[in-house]
Amino acid sequence: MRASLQRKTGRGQCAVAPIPGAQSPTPPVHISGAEGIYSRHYIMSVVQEYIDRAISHPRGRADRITITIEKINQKPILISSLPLVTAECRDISQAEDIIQQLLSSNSIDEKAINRALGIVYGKNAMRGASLMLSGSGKRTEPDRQRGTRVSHMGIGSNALRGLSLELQRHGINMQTVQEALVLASKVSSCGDIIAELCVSDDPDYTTGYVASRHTGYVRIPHIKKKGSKSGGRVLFIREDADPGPVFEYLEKTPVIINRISPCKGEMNIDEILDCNYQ
Ligand code: WAQ
Ligand code: MG
Repeated sequence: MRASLQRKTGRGQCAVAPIPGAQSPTPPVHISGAEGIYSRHYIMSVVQEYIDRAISHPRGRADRITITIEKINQKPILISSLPLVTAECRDISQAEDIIQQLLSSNSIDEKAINRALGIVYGKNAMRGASLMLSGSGKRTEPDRQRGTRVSHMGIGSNALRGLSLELQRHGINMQTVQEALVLASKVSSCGDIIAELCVSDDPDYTTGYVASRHTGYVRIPHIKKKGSKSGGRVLFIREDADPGPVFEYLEKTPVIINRISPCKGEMNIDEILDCNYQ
């Protein structure tokens, strides 16, 4: 699902569709997006839920919602979820420090880290994620507003039950956490991707994460100020990777989580850096 809002023009009117050859209109504002793999019996209820999400979103009420339903023909790849933990973090400046430490410990260059921070804290939220080279910080996505949209991922019903129980123990059994963990687990299952940084673009949601095979899925509270509409995702790929197959894997290859790794409560950043999963 993709929901957007046409930017209002001067007098509260909506900009109209362009006349061919005329100046291009202001691009629509991204409101919300969602994707998943579901058994066909659930399709109607998922579509209804996606529509509700698009029209009651804290970023604004969408005036265009596009829903695409596609049959999966390829057998999905089965993976485990990343282990999850929440970092002790009291404010945004500590959050930035934790991001730096986690990304550096995954061998992401300082230049790339600074560029990534510019994206996730920038004014214009992208629709998808930036795919960035981990050394030079060069962005490889052809369309910088769209980025890459990770899709074709889901979680099996037994695994979802197990995940809900694990998250419940820590009082964080929310759809936002579940969906982000599923996405991050698919992303980290791509061999050429080293790490991911995520800040929600939802003004009320101030917990983000850094994820990688090496340090797991690390939730970072207070990653942004409440009320801010900025947010984004950056996926760091190996400097010498060919981005083409990475885009293909993220956007098209079906991946399903069928095993859950342990979910921990709060830990400080030093304890988290000591847990090396690979
Ligand atoms: N593929 C790539 N990028 C995406 C996708 C996707 N499927 N969905 C969202 N993005 C990008 C896009 O630039 C958004 O602006 C940005 O990520 C944030 O998306 O454990 O809700 O859907 O408590 O707002 C983190 C949960 C929640 C942390 C993240 O992201 C936790 C969230 P949002
Ligand atoms: Mg959002």
